[in-house]
Amino acid sequence: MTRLSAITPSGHAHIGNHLGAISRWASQGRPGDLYFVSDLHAMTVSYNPARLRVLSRELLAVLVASGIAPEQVFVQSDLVRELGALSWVLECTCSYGEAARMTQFKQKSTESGEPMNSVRLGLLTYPVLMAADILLQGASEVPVGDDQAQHVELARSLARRFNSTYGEVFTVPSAVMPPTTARVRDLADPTRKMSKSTQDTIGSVFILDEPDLIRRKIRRAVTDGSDRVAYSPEDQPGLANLLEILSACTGTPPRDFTFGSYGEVKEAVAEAVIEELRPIRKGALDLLADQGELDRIRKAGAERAAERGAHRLTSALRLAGVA
Ligand code: AQP
Repeated sequence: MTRLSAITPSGHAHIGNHLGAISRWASQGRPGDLYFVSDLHAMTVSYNPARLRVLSRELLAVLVASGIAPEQVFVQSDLVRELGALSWVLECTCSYGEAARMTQFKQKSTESGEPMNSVRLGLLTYPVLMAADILLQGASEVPVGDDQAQHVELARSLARRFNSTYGEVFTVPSAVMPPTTARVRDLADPTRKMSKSTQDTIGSVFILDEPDLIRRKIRRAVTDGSDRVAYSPEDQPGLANLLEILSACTGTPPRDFTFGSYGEVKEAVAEAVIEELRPIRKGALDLLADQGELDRIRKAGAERAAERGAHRLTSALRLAGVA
């Protein structure tokens, strides 16, 4: 049973990615689970190529420094030839209507503010690429939130359709709900979730931020008008966000903290976050400084991932009549 998860280098990884996903992958994942840096997915919207290259490398270093075994990670674009070939086969298995009804496509194409004629075709076809990611690796389980469940459903349909039309090749994957963890909110605007791609970075604590910068960002976090220190997500979302971060770092339930002032809360949150991230930051920076080691990890990951999918790709192409 292989479980496949991805993280997109759309910006620097933040404490939300760490608490909500990466730390859980490292501590609760099973040896056969796979994790990849989905850099091809970052190309569906406007992006800077040089920055994407740096962010992909940085994210790979963060995953390994977080304790995920190097044998379980790879970078998606290292399989661009295999994925390109399989995506084409799957695009020819998928109808336009199926792709166009993906709610994330409708939402993202509208949010982009561009006229539909200018929206990248990749934004429409990216769920098919995601299906190729899943089917190439033979993943049986894909942990996704509600926003991605429809994409896994599409991967299931394409796998079934291909298997019944051309011959049995693909494992039919299932979406599994990841355990619920608190959504970390933007420190400057607690109505939004903390996000890699936010333009204004003052509300995001990045995993590789220096301790002093983390202190500054947390000191400037938006709290609420009242001077009451209580855990009340509805009335005091900014404070609740800080208490939830502290809770995730310390294991103490957010209602059990007894602080006298906002200043005390922020001090405690900053120190807990710095301690939580310290070993990961150090490990990632060491890896990024040692070009050779990170390159070796990346190359080995790419080879393993390509090998894992080679027989499926060959069979799919042969059954589709093109190899
Ligand atoms: N704020 C968050 N709090 C808790 N968990 C979070 N995740 C993302 N933001 C938070 C979890 O991190 C994993 C990374 O998935 P992704 O690369 O698909 O990113 P995303 O969910 O689209 O959100 P990001 O990281 O903020 O990126 P952008 O800016 O590109 O949207 C997932 O498991 C996600 O739940």
